[in-house]
Amino acid sequence: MITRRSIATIILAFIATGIFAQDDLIGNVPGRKTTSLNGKWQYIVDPYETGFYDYRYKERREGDPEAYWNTDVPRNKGERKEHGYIDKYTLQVPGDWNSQRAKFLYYEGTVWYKKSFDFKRASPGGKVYLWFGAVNYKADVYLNGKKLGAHKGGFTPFNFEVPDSLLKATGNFLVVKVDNKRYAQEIPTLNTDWWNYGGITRDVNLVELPAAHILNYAIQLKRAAGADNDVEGWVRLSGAATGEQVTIEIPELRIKRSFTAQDNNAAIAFNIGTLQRWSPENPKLYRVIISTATDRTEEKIGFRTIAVEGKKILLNGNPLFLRGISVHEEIPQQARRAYSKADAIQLLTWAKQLGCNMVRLAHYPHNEAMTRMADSLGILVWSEIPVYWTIDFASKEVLEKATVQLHEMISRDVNRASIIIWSVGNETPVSEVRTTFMRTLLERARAKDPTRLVSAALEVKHDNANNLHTIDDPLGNYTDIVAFNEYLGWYNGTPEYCRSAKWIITYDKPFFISETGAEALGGYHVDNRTMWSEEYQAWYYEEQLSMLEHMPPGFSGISPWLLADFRSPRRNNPRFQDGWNNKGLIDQQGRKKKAFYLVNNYYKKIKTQTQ
Ligand code: GCB
Repeated sequence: MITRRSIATIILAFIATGIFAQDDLIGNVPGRKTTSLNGKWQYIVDPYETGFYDYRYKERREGDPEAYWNTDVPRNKGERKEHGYIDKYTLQVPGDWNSQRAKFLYYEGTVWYKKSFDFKRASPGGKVYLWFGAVNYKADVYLNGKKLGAHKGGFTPFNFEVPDSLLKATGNFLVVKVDNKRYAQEIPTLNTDWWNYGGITRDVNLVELPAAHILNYAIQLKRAAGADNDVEGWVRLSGAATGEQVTIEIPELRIKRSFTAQDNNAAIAFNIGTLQRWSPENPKLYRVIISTATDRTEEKIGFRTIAVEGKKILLNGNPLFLRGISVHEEIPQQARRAYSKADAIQLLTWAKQLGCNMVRLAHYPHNEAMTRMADSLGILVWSEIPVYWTIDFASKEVLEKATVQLHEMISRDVNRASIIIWSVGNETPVSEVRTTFMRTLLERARAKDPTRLVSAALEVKHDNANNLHTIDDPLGNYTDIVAFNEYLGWYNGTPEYCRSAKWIITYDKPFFISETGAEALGGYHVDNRTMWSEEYQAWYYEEQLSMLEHMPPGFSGISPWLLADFRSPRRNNPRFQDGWNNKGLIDQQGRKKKAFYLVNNYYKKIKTQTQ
């Protein structure tokens, strides 16, 4: 039962944990009045950042005619201009630059993007925001010669309010300096096992909202194992009057509830009554309308509970086994970032064909089309921030950068029923300072979204001489489920090691194998003792999958590494890798490898056992 007292407690808890703090990200952008700025953008490649720094390497000032955010048109025939945007040099937005032109294949650095546009407001008096789905990695955004702002983080959305005085009806000159250089103090850091695709990789929109508007909201069932359909959430407003009423409607369920906002925030708590809960078998979505006196938005939201009890994961109160697959945000046949609905359909259809009920979206938040499609198709999601391998765990600034990405990931997708796990990182090396860092992220994820589980992919302690494999990373004490990556038979020994392997998992929690896999060059057929062949990869999976029959109690799922081959500059065997990590169950041409069918059979079997 939700009482008045518990509502007050929820409000206080949210305020204390900073959920309501400084978060101006607009939620549900696809449901808003938008003008797309996708399409062709002109560009200048600027490896020396000449458009940003002068010859003394001082940052250029606002009116500097040589700054690349300023007009490229000479004022008179005597004016020297050493930059310019022309149609000969265009890139498609959204999209990474690497796959669009041969000269960009390995480019990391600065590219200036420019778009001219006209703009007619749908209604006068409102606010206009410029919203980016993602830019990798740093974006400096300028409109008509003025800086709107900057953003770091390559996989999450951001927006800037556009002042009225700046926006013109015709001939707006929008410039984005995109820089994807890698740095030790950024997230991810210098070293990853994937290609650092640069560019304006996701949609760009102008979003129009009334002067007083709804910014974002969370409307989800409480984290619980029981049958009570208690909604717990919040609505964040901008420019609201004191005591503003926020109304939530779910017409199909005849729900209409109002809540009072204080300081632009309203805590939402109500019992939804009888409903069809969202699940992979029945991905039921309800139309939910959120309104205030001045604004209204709606979208389709699913309701399900997720919880952990002892060594079990419970979805809607029932034990859940995750038949997963890890996925990079990449379309292998075109060696490019995925960004569209069609891309999401391709990747998630492959996952379905494999027999999955879950995807691990590695190693960073994927585009919004993926998580929305997962909601519609009924696929559970693990969503992760790119705290990967060895970042600077001692640095407070790095922790804050990770927190920004964590908050942006959660803000965008907080209403996606498909997402059941927020992951704060992957294979971070055990040390006290790292555990403190990661634990802080787990706590912040819980504070921002108390309705979901939190985790991180850990490493295994291997005693190869005794074929003994232990998971006792102290970080596992703080996650809701213990997840670990293991490559027994690939990085450790050969696949038959799996037959006598002993596993020790030292927590009283469910555990999940967040990665396992082996490489094979698609179409390379020899025999199962020949490395890089499809037969070797198939042998690896045969041994791995039979080992799984004897895992200790608490075994709750697996997401093999991974759905499809992907570009990685660390992989330099010229014959069998050539700049690709070929651990995909699907190859660079989109063909299913032998191992695909083994995992598929395993999942069919597991499905009948776990239903
Ligand atoms: C891992 C990493 C993943 C790599 C994979 C591999 O443990 O988490 O990002 O790509 O192994 O192929 O080695």
